[in-house]
Formats: sequence, structure tokens, C-alpha cells
Amino acid sequence: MNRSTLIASTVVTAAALVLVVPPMLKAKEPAPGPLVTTTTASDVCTGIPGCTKVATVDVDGDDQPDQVGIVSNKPAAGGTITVQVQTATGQTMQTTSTNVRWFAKSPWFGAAPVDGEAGVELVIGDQMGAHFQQFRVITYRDGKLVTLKAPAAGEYKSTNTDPTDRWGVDGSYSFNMGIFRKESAEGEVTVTMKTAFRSDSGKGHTGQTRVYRWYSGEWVTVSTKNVRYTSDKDAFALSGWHVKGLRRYA
Ligand SMILES: [Ca+2]
Repeated sequence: MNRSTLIASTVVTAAALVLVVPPMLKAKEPAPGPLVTTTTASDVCTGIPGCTKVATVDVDGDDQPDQVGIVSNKPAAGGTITVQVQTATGQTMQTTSTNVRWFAKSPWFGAAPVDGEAGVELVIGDQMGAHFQQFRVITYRDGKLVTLKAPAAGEYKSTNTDPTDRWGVDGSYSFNMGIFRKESAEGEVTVTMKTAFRSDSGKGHTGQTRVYRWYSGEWVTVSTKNVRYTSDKDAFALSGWHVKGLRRYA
């Protein structure tokens, strides 16, 4: 027997052994339940077709990292985007956005503190136009995932059947809209929504700056003022998300 034949023969024998062993194991009594649970790694997407794990962040505010997964179904054509969360303590939750119009590669935008409660918010693509983008901000309340309504609810309507609670940003020649968040050393959270419409003359932009404060579980208006921007640069600078931990645009 030359060397290569010997190796081949060894491989065949090993393979034969592997083939023989499983039926013998199967014939045994099944392992007790608890053993199976402790040896199987638990993942937010386990058993969910099309699910992608997108983040490990503290969603429920207990300072322990939770897993976040996303499943989308025809998101560009009025379909759905489902967000799954599995907490560090093993609780699973989900919420589904319906009638979405989202053309970006992924519906996942990011996770960051937005309101003034413990835990991060999950920011998900919802409606996308040529440049106007609307997001659904998901937050944890009392064991459930719910929508954190934009403080400017109702101001920016779109064709969506339920557009009023979405968070909108825009960056274009004629219209710019942005979201700013600040948190003071004392933990006071404010969100400022800025808009700028190009003047009919083409020169300069006018818009509003609205400041909201997170107070007792909701956004309360602090101030509203009309603003004029003389330069395009200043108007363009306000567009998009200006929230720590998030990109400016999808
Ligand atoms: Ca947690």
C-alpha cells in the first residue's frame, strides 16, 4: 500500500465511522430539556426567516444590552418592516410598521437616545421620497415596543395613511428640515425641529425653529420662532438628523 492509498483508506474509514455513529446516538434516550437550552446560543433572529440582527443595545433601560433584529417584506412597495427585540433577560417583543415606502438598502437607521427615558430608541426607515425621509422611532414602554411620536406631529403630512407620528428630515434646494437633540448635564432633554423654505425670489430661506422639552413622558413646546437664513449654506446646514449616535441621512 503506497502513502496516498493509505491516506485515502484512512479517510474512508473515518467517514464510515462518522456515518455509523449518529444512528447509535439517536437510538439513545433524548437528552433532558434543560441541557438543550443551556447549550444552544439564543439569538434574536433564531427561527425567523429573513431576520437580520442589526444591533446590541439597551432598549428597555435596565443597563443590560438587548438584541435587535429586523425583517422587511417588500419595503419599497407598501410592505412591512418588523423590529424584533430580545432583552438580556430573555423577553422577546416585536412591532411591525405597515404601508412603508423605503428604498434604501436597509430599513435600519440606528439606535440612540431620543426621548428622556432610560434606554435607547430604535430609528427605522418608513417613508422615502426623492429627498424627504420619514422615520419611525420605536421605544420601549411597559414591556412593549411602541412608537415615539415626533413632537411636530401633524405638521408634515404625506401620502402615508398614518404620517403624523413620523420623524421627518429633508435636504434639498428648496426645502430643508432637521432634528436636533440636546441633553443637559442634569439630564434635561430637548429636541429642536428646524425648517427652511427657499424664498420665492430664490434668495434666502425662511422657516421655523421649534423647541420641545421632554417632560413627564411627553414633548412639551418650549418656544416657536420664525427664522430667516440669508445664505444657502446656513439653510442646508440644518437638514437631517443632528442626534448623537445617528447618521444625518439614510
Ligand atoms: Ca436591556
